[in-house]
Amino acid sequence: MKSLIRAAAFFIGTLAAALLPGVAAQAGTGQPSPWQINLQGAATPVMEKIHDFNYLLLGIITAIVLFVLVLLVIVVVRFNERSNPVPSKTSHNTMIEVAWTVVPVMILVLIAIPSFRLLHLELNIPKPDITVKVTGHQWYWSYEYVDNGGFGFDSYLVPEKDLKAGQPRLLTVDNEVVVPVNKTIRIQVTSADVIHSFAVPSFGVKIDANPGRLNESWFKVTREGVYYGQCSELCGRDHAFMPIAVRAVSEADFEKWVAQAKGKFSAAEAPELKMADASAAR
Ligand SMILES: [Cu+2]
Repeated sequence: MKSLIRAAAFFIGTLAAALLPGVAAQAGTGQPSPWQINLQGAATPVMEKIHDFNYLLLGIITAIVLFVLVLLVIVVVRFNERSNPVPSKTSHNTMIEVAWTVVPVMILVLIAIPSFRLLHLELNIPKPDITVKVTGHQWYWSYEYVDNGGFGFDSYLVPEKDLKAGQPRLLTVDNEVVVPVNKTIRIQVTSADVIHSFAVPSFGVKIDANPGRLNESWFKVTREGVYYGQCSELCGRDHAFMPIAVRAVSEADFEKWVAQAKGKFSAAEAPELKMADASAAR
């Protein structure tokens, strides 16, 4: 019974999300929210476009489903054995055959145009203001600010028992990535061991972290706040426990944070340098 109610709630929720994109979009920006069924809210221009594309597809899918449903109902009502005892022997109809080939092609073209436009927006990185190098490890992330003095730090999950009020479980980290709002941030993503994936839903960013390769992506956060993400590539035992937390602040606050961070995370703490030290000591 309970699962039936849940299924009904899910159905009604999905319908509401399809019909009321504005309302649904407000739920859970930066982190998931209870009973959320829609995408997380958008905090970057790319994610806004992903939302638009999602609603376009939802509209097309809904129209197709309703159209097929209407056809099925017509068949059931008008062509059952009782109301249509002598069925027609028609086997070909050129008009219909052309239509059911051409119409789907037109629908696919209608989907392809905004889809390629969105891919182009995601993959063509505008001139970056700041570059942050992101390295995935089993099982934490480390970050280097190559344009701001080259300092770097590791970012670990904060265990549940150490959480302060208001900090989300399994998403809070000890050292957040801090970025200024309305600036183009380029991320260069790699891994020190296995394949991880750097993903922040509200930014519309999901990019694999491969050992020995440097992948690039970008985001421009339009609103201040904390945005959470998780590793999105099964990477081993603690895959679920290497969250990502990005704090977007004003430019003045970012400068203050950089000044502080330079002292706190001395160059010797940068992961690469630590590794170099370790190999020199061997
Ligand atoms: Cu991972």
